[in-house]
Amino acid sequence: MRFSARGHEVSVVDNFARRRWHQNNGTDSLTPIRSLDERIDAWREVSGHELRSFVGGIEDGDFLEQVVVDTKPQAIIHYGEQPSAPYSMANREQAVETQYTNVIGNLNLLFAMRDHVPGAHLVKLGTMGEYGTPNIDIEEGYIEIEHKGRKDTLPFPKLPGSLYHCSKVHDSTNIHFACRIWGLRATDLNQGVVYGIETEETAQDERLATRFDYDEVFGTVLNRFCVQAVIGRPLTVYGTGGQTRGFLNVRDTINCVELAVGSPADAGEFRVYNQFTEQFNVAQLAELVKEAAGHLDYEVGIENIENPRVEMEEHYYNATHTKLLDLGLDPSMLGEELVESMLHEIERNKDRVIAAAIEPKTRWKPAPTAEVAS
Ligand code: USQ
Repeated sequence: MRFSARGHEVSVVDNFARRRWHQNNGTDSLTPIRSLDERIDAWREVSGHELRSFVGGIEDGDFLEQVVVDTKPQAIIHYGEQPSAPYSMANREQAVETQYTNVIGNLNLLFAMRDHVPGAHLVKLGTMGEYGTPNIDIEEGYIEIEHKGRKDTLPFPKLPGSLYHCSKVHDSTNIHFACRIWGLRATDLNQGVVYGIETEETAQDERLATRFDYDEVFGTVLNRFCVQAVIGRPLTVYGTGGQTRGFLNVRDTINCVELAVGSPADAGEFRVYNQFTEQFNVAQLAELVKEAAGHLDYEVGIENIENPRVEMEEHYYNATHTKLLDLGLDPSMLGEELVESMLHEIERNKDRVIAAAIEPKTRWKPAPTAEVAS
């Protein structure tokens, strides 16, 4: 919608996978999501612009190639992946599905670009979670290393924290390869944890709403805490809550993509941007939500529950994120006012909350079973 609003010709590819995954889990977005056709009709009414749609999965290389041939894009924004760490850790089938969907879909796209639009700019949604939580500062994609008297600038080491995050690392390796060998141009947007409900475009009409997940599989931490506050459930802090991550408002995600597309990478260049605006730990977010909700007369408890994930709870974290600011990003900062506005938005759809979807059930490691005496 952002690019269409700017007068670009836009096509969208969707296989409705997230709708299916939610249906299988008995969960749903808090905001009602209209069908793709209804949303395209609403966008035409609101903006006067046309969007073209292609329904299919990018794991189907022939389908994707045909889309690229039909549309001959100048820029491709690749958001078409399984995005949840817990989903990928639940069982073998979901881990394989995640890596197949993500790695093969991305590889199909790289071949379609090589063969039909080698000059197009790929803007790929990566993740800050590719780096994990190393005990050194995180750079934007690359690090200059001096080793045994020699120097080189190399991809920053990766320590992904789930099989989903591993799939993103594999994607980055494949895209970097395609840039080096075939001369493609790409930007990997290593995005932090997103919060928020609306973008400039979705706010124009409720039929344009984007999804807002709060379940244990697809919901991100701040969105989950806000829903929990509104329904009166204590906030689910995993472990001590010392886990620190980079965060950004969903409005800024769109601004970042627009900035990245507006100044394309060079041919052969694999550019990496760390796409987040502020760092917080989970305990700080819980306190912030408790405070903001208090202003609206919600009494909010904070519960430190056993961490279902295997991750560091107290660690060093300092990630560079200057490249998007250099391009002109003017970030919206997180504060009590913003959280209050999220709480008000959530109240509008409070009746849709599926409380059973909130409890974390997915463990990174199976629970230890009692030893069987021989
Ligand atoms: N957490 C809680 N309580 C909750 C939910 C999460 O304490 O109820 C903690 C988690 O243990 C973790 C942190 O909050 O330490 C972030 O978890 P999350 O579920 O909000 O985010 P994550 O699993 O890291 O994944 C999300 C998106 C993913 C994106 C990633 C960016 O789902 O698509 O790649 O954020 S990043 O975290 O930088 O890797």
